[in-house]
Amino acid sequence: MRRKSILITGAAGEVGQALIQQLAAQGADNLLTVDVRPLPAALNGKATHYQADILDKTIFDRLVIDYDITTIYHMAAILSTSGEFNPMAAHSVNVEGTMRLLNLAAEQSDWKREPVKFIFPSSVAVFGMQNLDNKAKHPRPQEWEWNYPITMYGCNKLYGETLGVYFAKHYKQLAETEPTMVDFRCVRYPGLISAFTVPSGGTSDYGPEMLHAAAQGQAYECFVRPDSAIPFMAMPDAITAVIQLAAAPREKLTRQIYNITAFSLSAEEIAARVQAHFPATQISYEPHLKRQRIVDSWPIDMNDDAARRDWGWKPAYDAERSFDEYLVPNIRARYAK
Ligand code: AKB
Repeated sequence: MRRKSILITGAAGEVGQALIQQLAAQGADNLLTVDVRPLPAALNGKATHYQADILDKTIFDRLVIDYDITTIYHMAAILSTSGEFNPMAAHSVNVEGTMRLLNLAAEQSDWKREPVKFIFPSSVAVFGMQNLDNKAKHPRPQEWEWNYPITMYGCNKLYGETLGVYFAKHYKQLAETEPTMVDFRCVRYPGLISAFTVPSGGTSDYGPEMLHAAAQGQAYECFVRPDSAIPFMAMPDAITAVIQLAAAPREKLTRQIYNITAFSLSAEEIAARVQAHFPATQISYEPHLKRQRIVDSWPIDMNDDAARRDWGWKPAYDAERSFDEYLVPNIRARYAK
């Protein structure tokens, strides 16, 4: 008998790890995970892990023999800075990988005659604000505004969203009123900050890097200007958001793609909060031209009214609470060990 399962790709990444922790804490005992890396020991026993490349089609062919996949959280991606070092590799993982997973969802939906849920994390990187004046003039773009990404990752995420809508509304359908094949649901994340993992390969990484460096008593050289401002979110909210979106009644959702955000800070505002908790920390600024351009192209904030209205999105952690109650205490404890 095929076991009903939730499939998580990119399971060893920052969001994947936190998602497994949370789903397991809520009692999920049917988690199936895939990543090119092994899962960290802390997740032992919480999921059945397959160490494999999502571009290896045979892995999914084998999985569907044993498992009835009801929901896919497709977290695997090559992020914005890494993607600029190897755009072809980013395209393969981010586009072909997503296409492969969407196709798996469509085949499974078709076979079972019921939609498979597909949860897709997109990103603030799909926006391209064009110049700093425009960024200041349009601080809170709607989902459909300023979709002019300047990174391979941003282009890939925007196309991934479009493919998701295609599979949800048009694939093998003669009319939009026909039942959905793939129940595609997408959030656009801002920069994420976790107390338990350090990001790599992203461009919003200066926020978490600054904090993790300070907690270890290290100086930090920030790769963007002090005035650079983008939206951020603490990891627990990022996880709550996708679990909440997955659970939302389909009829409440007026769209497939939702901006979500928690708070916006400039690099110097993050530095001030970090230094308030770790006063000895030295923070300097050495902007990296390419990474600065990327951050300048992202909006200061995002309009997440639709998510709030349709499925009750509301971050539990504003900037104050993120630093004081989640980030600083947990990061202190982590490095005190
Ligand atoms: C990145 O910096 O690439 C990611 C993102 C904002 O999606 N953290």
